[in-house]
Amino acid sequence: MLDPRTLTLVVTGATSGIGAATVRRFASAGSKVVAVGRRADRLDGLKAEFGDLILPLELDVRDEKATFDAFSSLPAPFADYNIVFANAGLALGLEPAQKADLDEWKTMVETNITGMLTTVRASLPAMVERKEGHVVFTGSVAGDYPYFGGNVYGATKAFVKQFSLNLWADVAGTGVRVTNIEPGLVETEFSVVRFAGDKGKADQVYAGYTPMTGEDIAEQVYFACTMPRHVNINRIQCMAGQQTFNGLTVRRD
Ligand code: NDP
Ligand code: 8X3
Repeated sequence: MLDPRTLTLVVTGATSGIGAATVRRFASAGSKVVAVGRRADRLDGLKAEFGDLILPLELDVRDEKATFDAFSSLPAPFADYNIVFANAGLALGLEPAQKADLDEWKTMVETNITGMLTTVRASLPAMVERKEGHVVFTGSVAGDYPYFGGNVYGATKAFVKQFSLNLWADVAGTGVRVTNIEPGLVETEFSVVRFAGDKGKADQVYAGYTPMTGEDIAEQVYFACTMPRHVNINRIQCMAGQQTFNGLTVRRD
């Protein structure tokens, strides 16, 4: 297994949920982490917890110029990052397509697809040049299976899945690895965001069973990233122990 103290990560979506847990998992093991998100106070909290191991970076991944500028101006020792966790993302709404808000669809595409692609394109050449790197994505079971109201959110995660496989086709042999983590239900701020701040509605998503936690997913990222360099974990799909596939549905008259 790789020594975590040799790892330097850039984690997008570091201010909460899966991203924040991943920052803590790696920093606790001695890795250096560039923690990216829009909420500066959360990033400052991580810096206060782990000190010099953390570089807080306030950034909206939908801002192409700011993202490229950020990667090209990282200070030492963070400039030699060897893992990029493209995790920032969101779902908005759970309405059927005929009622969904087009602006919410666009925001999901701009964040989960375009922001993710910008992050990869801004960071990948330097890792290929250094012959050492790892791009990890947060996909979703929503990219593997359809569900009611998952329309554009699930489609963005299907894009992430196929892009991750195609990226691996491109970079295999360069020293850069590619992994897509595809979780099911994880209790984070995800549903609060999806339901526009309605905490009661969000809590219902996780009621009556034990959902996964950000820490559960962070452990999988850690596993994939600390594998010896001759191993590439292509995909990890995981679900809460009480979650399963939707059966095929018939809408009867
Ligand atoms: P959270 O809402 O807790 O975290 C989302 C993170 O993404 C936040 O740190 C947020 O930071 C960041 N983010 C959102 N938009 C932007 C943006 N434009 N620029 C920069 N950062 C942004 O949810 P999760 O931790 O659950 O979500 C993380 C990823 O996991 C997402 O891609 C999500 O789709 C995926 N996922 C979640 C599952 C779940 O059940 N929770 C299951 C499968 C996948 P800030 O607002 O500060 O910018
Ligand atoms: C998040 C998991 O099932 O809520 O990607 O869409 S789910």
